[in-house]
Amino acid sequence: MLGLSTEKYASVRGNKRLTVILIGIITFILVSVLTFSRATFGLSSCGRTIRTFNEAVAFSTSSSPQQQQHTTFINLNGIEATAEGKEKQEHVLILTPLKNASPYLARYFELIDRMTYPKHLISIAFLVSDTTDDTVELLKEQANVFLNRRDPEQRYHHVAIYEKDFNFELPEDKRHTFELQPLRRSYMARSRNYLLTAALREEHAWVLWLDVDLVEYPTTILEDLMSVNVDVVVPNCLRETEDNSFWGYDKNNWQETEQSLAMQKDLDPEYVLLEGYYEFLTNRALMVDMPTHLGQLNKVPLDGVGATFTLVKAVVHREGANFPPYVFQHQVETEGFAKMAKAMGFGVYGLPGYLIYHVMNQ
Ligand SMILES: Nc1nc2c(ncn2[C@@H]2O[C@H](COP(=O)(O)OP(=O)(O)OP(=O)(O)O)[C@@H](O)[C@H]2O)c(=O)[nH]1
Ligand SMILES: [Mg+2]
Repeated sequence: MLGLSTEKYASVRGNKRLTVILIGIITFILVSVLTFSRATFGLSSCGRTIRTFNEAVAFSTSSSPQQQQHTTFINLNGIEATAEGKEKQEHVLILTPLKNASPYLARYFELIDRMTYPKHLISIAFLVSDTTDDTVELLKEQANVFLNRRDPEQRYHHVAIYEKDFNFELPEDKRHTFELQPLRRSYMARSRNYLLTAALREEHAWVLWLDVDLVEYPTTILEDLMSVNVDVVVPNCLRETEDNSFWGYDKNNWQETEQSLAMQKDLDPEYVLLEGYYEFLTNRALMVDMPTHLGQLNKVPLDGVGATFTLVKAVVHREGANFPPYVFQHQVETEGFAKMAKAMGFGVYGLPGYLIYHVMNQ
């Protein structure tokens, strides 16, 4: 009996072991099939396709909360904007705000591309606002050309397109109405600040504010303006004319005078002064009225600037001078920027003899 029952027990124990092993094998196969089928058919949480066991392990570690993050260390002491920008390989960031700008883009890109400054040192960034035409599509097409040319020497460093609507609508025939200028310019200021904060990177030594509707400027303009070696510099922006007659365009480049400062003493601090309007005369000295024969690079100090073509050492923006959308010393936007830069101790200059041209419009 004893011998028989021992045999029975032994065979029962043997069967149990076999069953446990079988269950183990089946479970392993099921789990493996489930795991790999989820991954292979792209059902993993991030939609990635995992093909090998090693990838599966890597995937599980990469999404672990203990993932190693690396600190970014950038020494900002090394960024310099000098008179020898080209030789010292200094990067330039071109910034252009845009609104329904497609008619101007072909000429805008042609002029940029003609410049002799090395393309690999140029980044371009756009802020497109409240736009209904095909500006964004045209920008994408041109960016693709500028970034992917066969010759690496001809490729630009970076192109970025930002879109931000302010839902600011102004009928085309009211764009230059005197009373609406502070509001229009305040929205322009917001656009410029958005663009600046989105696009400025650590490599940029210079920022060039460039309006889309210029029709002519010299190919060496970046090297020329850099050679003046000041914090903010603007050329003299005229209006394109059919008979090549001299017709000043950008009246936002100006100097305060004794009379203009005296008049401001009694002015409501919230009052925004504007140039080029008969409604309120400011008595400032406009750069478009200054002598142009004293040499292309002859510089004059300015207190207000426009931004059709304004070259700024990036340090000026980095340290905090931007485009006030509120009233700062009676100015907003670009002229407010000049006032702010001066209040911070930066130098702001214009070149009356260095001529560039804005499209003729109403
Ligand atoms: N993001 C943005 N850009 C704008 C807006 N209005 C104009 N722009 C762009 O800002 C730049 C300067 O605007 P312009 O309309 O040329 O201003 P302006 O030179 O004072 O006026 P015009 O004499 O009509 O040329 C151009 O590149 C425009 O495309 C706006 O509301 N938002
Ligand atoms: Mg314009």
